[in-house]
Amino acid sequence: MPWLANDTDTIAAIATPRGVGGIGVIRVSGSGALACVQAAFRPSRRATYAPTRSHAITHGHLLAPSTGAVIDEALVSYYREPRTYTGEQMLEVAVHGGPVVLDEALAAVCEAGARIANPGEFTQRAFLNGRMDLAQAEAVADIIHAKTRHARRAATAQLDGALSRRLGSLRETLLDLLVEVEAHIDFPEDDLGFEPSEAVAAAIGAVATGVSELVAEGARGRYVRDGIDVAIVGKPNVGKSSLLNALLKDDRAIVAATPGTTRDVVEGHVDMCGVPVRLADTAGMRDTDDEIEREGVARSRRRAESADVIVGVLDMSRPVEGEDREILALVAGRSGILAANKADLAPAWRPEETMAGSVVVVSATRGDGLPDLVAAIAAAAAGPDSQSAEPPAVTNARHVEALRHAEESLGHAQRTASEALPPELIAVDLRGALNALGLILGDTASEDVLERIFSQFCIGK
Ligand SMILES: Nc1nc2c(ncn2[C@@H]2O[C@H](COP(=O)(O)OP(=O)(O)OP(=O)(O)O)[C@@H](O)[C@H]2O)c(=O)[nH]1
Ligand SMILES: [Mg+2]
Repeated sequence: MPWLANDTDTIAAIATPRGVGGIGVIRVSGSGALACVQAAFRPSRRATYAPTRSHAITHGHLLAPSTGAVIDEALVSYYREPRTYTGEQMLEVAVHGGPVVLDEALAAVCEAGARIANPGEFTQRAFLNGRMDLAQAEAVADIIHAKTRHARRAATAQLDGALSRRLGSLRETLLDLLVEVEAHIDFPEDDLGFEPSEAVAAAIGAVATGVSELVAEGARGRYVRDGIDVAIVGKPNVGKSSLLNALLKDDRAIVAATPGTTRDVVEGHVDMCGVPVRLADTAGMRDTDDEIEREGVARSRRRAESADVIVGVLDMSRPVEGEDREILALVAGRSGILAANKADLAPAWRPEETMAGSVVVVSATRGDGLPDLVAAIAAAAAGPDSQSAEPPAVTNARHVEALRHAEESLGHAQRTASEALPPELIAVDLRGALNALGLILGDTASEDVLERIFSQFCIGK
């Protein structure tokens, strides 16, 4: 992994999306960044480009260094190290936003000595130069990839250091505890007042509580960041496809009065109270001799099994019968949601009669009850506080895993301390917990972990 080596190359990349736009930006970072841009840039008002102030913008033209041919008009921003994104000398060259002009602009800067950056290399340098910790670096990618406003808010808070501060204070308490415990290992004959018992166990317990709170937030956060799979299931003709279309506000699935219309899984994406949802309409479940429909029903069952939340649909205008009971059992077994559809027609039964926990009365064609259904889905996915104002501090599965390790080590340490076992044993677990927290912030993360994280970033970030 050559790029994780502490290299001092000057790197450059197109930082704006490929395609056409008002402007496009080339980013350059490294000790030779200014020299590379100087070789390709002719300012309008001076003979040479020699910025004296940081964060200043200069107008001019970008040229191909070898031929002197003008590529485009350009605005160049200069950022003096170390107060830059990467912590290194940085420049940004803004030209018109077309793929050809951007390729030529990048080639000009590279001709002058820069090399093309790897994905995430700017952020990786920011991390290696101490401009941000690993959790903050990951938040940068999360902001870019956020699927909903709620996810974006969670990522912005993480970049701002909300998670890092909480982890930092837990870590500080742990370090103090470790020093106390280790002092007793080193000088057992001294009476340092160490009580490897209740007091230490309680102090460890307090940290464990803080970690557990973060783990709990992570359960909600996974949904905020990655979203959930929701399957709409029911017998034929109850209005599943109509419901999908109504929730997506799009004419996605074919709707027809003929039972057995939908044969395959039809999907769409929608934001439900800040939770990104992948919604799947499925073939109506029934016994059938039709080979294609049978395969459709098998797919429906598989999708229902793998979904995070299932929405069972019943037709309120018709008596509950045969396959409806199977759907009711499925919903009850998975704590799913029951949608009693066609509420605009004369009802054949009342919602209370289904004995299902979460029943929402809806009309897919008229739109009645849809906001309630959306709220019920979001709540089923992310718990009752899914719509709380505060975004969860933890949204990343990697962070949750590390927090779980920390939680486990602290549980051990707490037991060891309360049983008055040797302090060496407590220290081992305290170090384990510290190591796990360090994985999130990046100081104990191995090179291959770092490489994996940064390689998932886009080029130019
Ligand atoms: N009155 C009324 N009719 C509805 C409602 N929802 C769906 N329908 C009608 O019910 C029929 C079946 O609707 P679909 O959405 O195709 O039902 P489905 O469950 O997807 O059916 P399959 O794909 O065959 O399993 C169509 O004629 C719809 O117009 C509703 O809320 N009220
Ligand atoms: Mg259908």
